Amino acid sequence: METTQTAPKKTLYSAIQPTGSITLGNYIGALRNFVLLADDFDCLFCMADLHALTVRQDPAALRRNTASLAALYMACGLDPEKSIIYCQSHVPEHAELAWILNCFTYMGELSRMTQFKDKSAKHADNINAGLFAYPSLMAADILLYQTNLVPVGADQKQHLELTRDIATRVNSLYPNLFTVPEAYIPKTSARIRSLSDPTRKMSKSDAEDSYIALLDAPDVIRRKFRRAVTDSETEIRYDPENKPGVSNLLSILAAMENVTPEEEEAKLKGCNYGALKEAASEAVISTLAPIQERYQALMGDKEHIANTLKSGAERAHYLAQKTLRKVYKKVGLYQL
Ligand code: ATP
Ligand code: LTN
Repeated sequence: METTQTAPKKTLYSAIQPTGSITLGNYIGALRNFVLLADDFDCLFCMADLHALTVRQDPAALRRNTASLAALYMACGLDPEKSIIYCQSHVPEHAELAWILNCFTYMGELSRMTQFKDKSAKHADNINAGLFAYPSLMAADILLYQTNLVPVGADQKQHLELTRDIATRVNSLYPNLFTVPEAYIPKTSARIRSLSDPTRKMSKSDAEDSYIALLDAPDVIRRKFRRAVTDSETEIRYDPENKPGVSNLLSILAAMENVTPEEEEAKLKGCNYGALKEAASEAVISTLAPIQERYQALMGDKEHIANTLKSGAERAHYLAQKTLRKVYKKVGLYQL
C-alpha cells in the first residue's frame, strides 16, 4: 500500500501585548496574517503580558485586557484546537531564556532600538531596565519554540533582526542550538498610520481618536474616519511619502478588500476625500461586525477562555522546556 508522507509543518510564532484596545493597525499588520497563515504552520500565538510591564499598567486592566485579547484572537479566526494560544507569564521558560539571552546581547545593540528610544521619550519618568532589555525577552519568546516564521508589523522589523543576530551569535558558539527565524511583514499594510497624525504609526497607547479599535461601534468608526487628517489637495492618489493621510486610508481600504492600494486609487478616481472616508468606514465596519459578534459570545464564557489558556500554556511549556534544557546544558549550567 502506498503511504503519502507529509513533511512536518514549520513553526510560526507571534505575540501582541495586552495593553489597551487592539487597533486596526494591529489587525492589518499582524492579527489578520496570523489567521491567513495559521493552517500552513504549527502556530503559537501569545499574549505578551511580561512585555506589557515595561510601561506602567493598571493591574486590573492588564488582567482584563489579557482575557479580552485571547477572545479577540479566537474571534478573528484562530482555532485553539489547532494553534497554541497562551499567555507569556504562564510559561516561566520565557523569563528564564531571556536572562541567558541578555548575556549574549550587547548594550550597544539594545540602545540602537527605535522602539526603546520612542518609548523612553514617551515615558521619560520610567526608563527601566525591562524596557531596555525588551528585545532579549522577545528573542526568547521566538527562539524557545525553534520558530521559522514571525508575522509582525514593520515596527518590529528591527527587533526581529536583533533576534536573528542573537540566534546566530549563540549558534556560532553552540552549533544548531536555535533555528534562525524569518520575519513575515506584509508589503503595503505593514505600518498603518495614526488617523490624527499620519506621519506616525497607529498605536493603541495613543489618543483614542488616532486609532480605530477592533471593538469600536459603527458610529464611532464613521466619526473617527470623518475626522481623519488628509491634506489640502483634492486628488485621491497613493503616495505615502507626500500624501500620508490619503495613502493610509487607501491602504486600510485595500487591506479590507484584499486588493492593492493602487487598485483602490483607480477605483476611486475622480471621487472626493469624503467618498474615500465613507468607503473605508463601511469596509472596516463590515469586516469587524462578525469579529465583534463572535467576541461578545466568547467573552460571555470566561471559563472557556481560562480553559483555553490553561491548555495553551501546558502545550507551550512542553515545547519550551525542551529548548531551555538544551540551552542550560550547552552553556554549562550544572544539571541534576
Ligand atoms: P503599544 O502602543 O502599546 O506599543 P502597539 O499598537 O504598537 O502597542 P503591539 O502589541 O506592540 O501594539 O503590536 C502588536 C503587533 O501589531 C505587532 O506585530 C506590531 O508590529 C503590529 N502593529 C502595531 N501597530 C501597527 C501599525 N500601526 N500598523 C501595522 N502593524 C502594527
Ligand atoms: N514586541 C512585539 C510583541 C511581541 C512579539 C513577540 C512579536 C512580544 N514577543 C514575539 C513577535 C514575536 C510588539 O508587537 N510590540
